[in-house]
Order: sequence, then structure tokens, then C-alpha cells
Amino acid sequence: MVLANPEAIGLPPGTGDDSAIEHAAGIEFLTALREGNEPEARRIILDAFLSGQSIAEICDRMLAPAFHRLGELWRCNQIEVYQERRACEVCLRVIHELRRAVGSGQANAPLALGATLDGDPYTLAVSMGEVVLRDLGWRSVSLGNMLPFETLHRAIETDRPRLMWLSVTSIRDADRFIASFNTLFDTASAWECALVVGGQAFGSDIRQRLRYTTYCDTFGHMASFARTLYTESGQ
Ligand code: B12
Repeated sequence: MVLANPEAIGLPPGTGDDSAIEHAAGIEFLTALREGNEPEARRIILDAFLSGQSIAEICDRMLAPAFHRLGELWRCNQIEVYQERRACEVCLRVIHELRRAVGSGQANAPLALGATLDGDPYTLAVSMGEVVLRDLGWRSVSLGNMLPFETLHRAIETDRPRLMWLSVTSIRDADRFIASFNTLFDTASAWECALVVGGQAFGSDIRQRLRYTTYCDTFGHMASFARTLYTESGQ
């Protein structure tokens, strides 16, 4: 359904408009997620991969827009919580399929570790980051969600990643977050680990108070940055 002026009846702008999702395949994917149709969701995404789209493109142009739209539908009470959660489960399994499809980097490829931080329960973007970097030949490993800052210091010191990606959708206490984050950046710098950050909680107000190597709006941006550190061909 397309609404000409959703704001006039108290709905957020864009309600009922799936055109924000670029491709027909993106709309089909959204439908499959809404219906919990896992085989169809898997088929659509693997088709995109087999047709030559990079993992970053699939994440930025198909997976993320579908969830942004699901978030709007949830806010407007047009889908049930169970449908949103089921969509997350389906998507995680699809990401896992992509992970199997791209394989893992060579033994001598640089290591990358990723996580969400304490109090941040979101799982999709951090899992996507792992596959995006694997697609570029990195040995990337997601540590999962809700990791305390202290353990990420240990991970950097012990495993010596060349890059750590952090996805931040939810921040409980901004002042504490900023202090802990900046200390993590000090550790990362000391061990020559690039700290790459992204996520919906990183507005410009909070970014101005944080130190990191690079902020990315999209996984495409992270892929471009990661290529400046390492390419499989060594060129
Ligand atoms: C699924 C979901 C949940 C699930 C998550 C389950 C899971 N396993 O992950 C659960 C149930 C936990 C949840 C809870 C809540 N949610 Co919620 N959720 C969502 C939803 C629908 C999808 C999130 C998602 O994964 N998106 C897909 C990712 C891939 O998109 P993305 O984060 O934008 O990532 C892209 C870029 O930002 C970037 N990026 C992101 N991270 C990184 C990292 C790096 C390194 C790089 C390079 C790039 C990058 O690249 C990605 C691809 O382009 C969003 C809607 C939305 N707009 O996303 C709401 C949404 C985020 N939730 C919302 C709300 C309100 C809540 C709750 C408060 C609801 C409640 N009353 O309990 C709680 C809060 C929980 C908490 N402690 O913070 C609001 C937030 C509004 C706001 N700004 O404050 C949203 C926007 C929904 C809405 N329209 O209102 N949620």
C-alpha cells in the first residue's frame, strides 16, 4: 500500500512506501522476512551473491533497508514483535550461509575482531561486519554482542587484531560510554589496531567526543577502508 501523505494521519514519513528499498529483490526479501519464509529469504540473498554483488552491497542495499523498514512497521504496529524477532533469526541464518559461501581468509591474512558493546543487544550488523571482511580475504571473527569494554582490551592485547569493528546501536550511559570507548582507542592505538566504528547510535554529537580510527556509515565504507590496510593480491 502507498500512502500519499502518511504524516497527515500521524504516521512517520515513508510509511507504506517500499521504494526506499532499491531493488525488486529487496522488496521480495522484505516480504520473505515478514512472512518468516526462510527458504525464500535465503534464495534471494544467495542469488544476489551469485550474481556478483559484494557482501557489503548486499548488507547495505538489501539486508539493512529491509530491517529499517521492519522497524518502521513495528513502530506503526503493522507487524508483531514475534515477526520482527523471527526476521532477525532468519537473517542471522542467511548471514551464516553467506559466511560459508565466502570462506575464511588465508592463514597469513590479517585478523579482525568485531563486537557490540556492553548493553547493546543488536546482533545483525556485527555479524554482517564479519562476512564483509571475510569477503575481502581477512580472517575476521565476530565476538558477538554485549561485550564489556575490559574484555576487548584483553582481546586486542592477546589476539593482536589489525582491525576491530564495533557496531553501536544502543548506548545506555553516554558519559560512561565515551570514557570507556576512548580508553579502548588508546589500547587499540598502542597495539596498532585500527578501530572502525558504525551504527545508528553514532550521531555527530557523540562522534565529536569519541576517538577512533574511522567512522563508517555503511559496510561499503568499511570495505574501502579495509582495502587500504590489506588486499589479498598484496597490491
Ligand atoms: C531488530 C531490532 C531490535 C531487536 C534486535 C535483535 C537482534 N538480534 O539484533 C531487539 C528486540 C533487541 C530490539 C530492541 C529494542 N529496540 Co530495536 N530495532 C530493531 C530493528 C528493527 C532492526 C535493527 C537492525 O539490526 N537493523 C539492521 C542493521 C544492519 O542496520 P544498521 O544498524 O542501520 O546498520 C547499517 C549501518 O548503520 C552501518 N553499520 C551499523 N553498524 C556498523 C558497524 C560498522 C563497523 C560499520 C562499518 C557499519 C555499521 O552499516 C549497516 C548496513 O548498512 C531497528 C530498526 C532499524 N532502523 O534498524 C529497531 C530500532 C533500532 N529499535 C528501536 C527501539 C525503540 C527498540 C527498543 C527500545 C524497543 C523496546 N521498547 O524495548 C529496544 C531497545 C533495546 C536496547 N537495549 O537498546 C528503535 C530505535 C529508535 C531510537 N533511535 O531510539 C528502532 C530504530 C525501531 C524504530 N523504528 O523505532 N530491537
